[in-house]
Amino acid sequence: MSTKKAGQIGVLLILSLTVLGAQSAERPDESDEDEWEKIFDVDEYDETWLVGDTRNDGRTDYALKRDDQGRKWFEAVDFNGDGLMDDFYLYSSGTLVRQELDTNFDGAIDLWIHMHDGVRVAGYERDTNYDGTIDLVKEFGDS
Ligand SMILES: [Ca+2]
Ligand SMILES: [Ca+2]
Repeated sequence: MSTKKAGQIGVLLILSLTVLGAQSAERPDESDEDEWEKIFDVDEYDETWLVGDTRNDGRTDYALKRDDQGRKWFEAVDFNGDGLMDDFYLYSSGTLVRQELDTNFDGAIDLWIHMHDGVRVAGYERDTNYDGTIDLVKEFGDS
């Protein structure tokens, strides 16, 4: 494929993404945890996401959604490349507020990390035996 042809396809893709983006304009102004879409199956990410294939194996392993200001909003990573996202990031106004991880890759979140100021870990919750119930809570002081 020539570079020119690839460029044309790229433009067409951007145009179609723009149209689809305009159709799904219903977005809250601020990140709302209830609205946090955690999609595990990498094949279920639609055109509202920017997806990447960092392993170059033809399969999505990274997805990013930006808010209407262009800031990071949701981010997901398939860390072990098994086709299920296992590392989720939630941002508010471009600042990381929470990270949720599936540390044993069974398709269920078992570690919730709460951030303070986007940099410091404010605390975390764990489901250490992977039964779906949080059994370890750690909160760090604000000092
Ligand atoms: Ca995975
Ligand atoms: Ca898990």
